[in-house]
Amino acid sequence: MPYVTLTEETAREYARANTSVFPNDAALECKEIGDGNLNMVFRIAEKSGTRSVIIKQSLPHARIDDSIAAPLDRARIESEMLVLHDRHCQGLAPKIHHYDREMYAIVMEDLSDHVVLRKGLIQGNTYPKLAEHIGEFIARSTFFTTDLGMDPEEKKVLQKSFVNPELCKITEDLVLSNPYFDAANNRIDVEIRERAEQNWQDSELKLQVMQLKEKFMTQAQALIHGDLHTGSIFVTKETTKAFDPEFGFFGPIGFDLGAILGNLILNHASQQWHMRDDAARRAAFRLYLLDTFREIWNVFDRNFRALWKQHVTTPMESNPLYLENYMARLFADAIGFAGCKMTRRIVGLAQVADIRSIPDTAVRAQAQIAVLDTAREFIMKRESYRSMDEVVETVRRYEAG
Ligand code: SR1
Ligand code: MG
Repeated sequence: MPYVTLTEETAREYARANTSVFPNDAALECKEIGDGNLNMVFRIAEKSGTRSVIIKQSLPHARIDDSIAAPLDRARIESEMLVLHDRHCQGLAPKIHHYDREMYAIVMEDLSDHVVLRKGLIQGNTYPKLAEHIGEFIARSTFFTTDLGMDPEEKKVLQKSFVNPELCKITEDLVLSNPYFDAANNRIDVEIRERAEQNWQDSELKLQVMQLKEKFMTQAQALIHGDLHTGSIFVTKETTKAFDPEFGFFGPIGFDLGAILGNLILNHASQQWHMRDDAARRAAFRLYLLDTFREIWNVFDRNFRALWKQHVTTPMESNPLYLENYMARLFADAIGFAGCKMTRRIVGLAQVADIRSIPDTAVRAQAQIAVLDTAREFIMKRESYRSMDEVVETVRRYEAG
């Protein structure tokens, strides 16, 4: 079937004809449920019955802005990433049923019994397994695609399948460039204009961001998810699934860590509004977020080191000093990229509901400025922090009541 954009009508018939999930005569209903910036997402379910499936289809451009190039092939990248995630991180990513290379459509497991983490956190829910699962997911998905966890020659061949220039360009522009100058697609609330423009004049900050951008563009350290924010993670109290890896490419591991860490801090700032009526509950929830922030790093660090000790035996690489140096660099990268991810969601294109849903402009501005100040310190001090406690101390210092 040549490429055509699906509608609710055609997606329903597509699911009937192209999957073996439903009996032929099943009465099906279909709803477009995509709330992301790029794709169409359809949920097809039996009207009476429990069977259901998700179809995710690429559009030939970004859904949020059709002037932004986002080629159809991202669906192939996503489907191949999901296969690898299922292999290396069992149970921590959605299962795919089928990839249609002509329709650029992925048919996958329906996770409607889960909630998108961003939504759950805005509502003030806690997820006790999140740190354990995401720390393990990042450690395993990246380690097995580094030069330490796979054969370096095979890695170079694998890299060819995950060259993702247009989606990398979106990140290079929206995360690592545009927030630091007067770019046309920035979105800056009038109340924080002065603070946002301070960053544009801040040559020291821009130098550090430029070093992170260079790393993003040049360090093919491992196959990374590329967009692991709280909108790319489904959760229940018991389970965690990292989805939407269409930005996947061989890049710096710290970028995935920074995405989730930075988005936890965005939520932390936003609770000034969402939990405005209960200071004690807000304080407790913020402690949960900061514990999760710390624990994601700790679990990642523990798992990555264990994999290293189990698999790295070559003479140069198995030097224990190299392991320590490697982990210290990942830590600094994670904090630096977290700062970049936080800043872009305050002043750039594609902001986050945590902050955007705050209707009170004064409270929103306070939260936004706390994020920008924290982010700046993350980026500037990333190589001098000695522990996660010191990083958390920065968050607490800028925390508004
Ligand atoms: C034009 S795409 C905007 C953003 O949506 C995705 O989730 C990525 O974060 C991207 O930067
Ligand atoms: Mg996405």
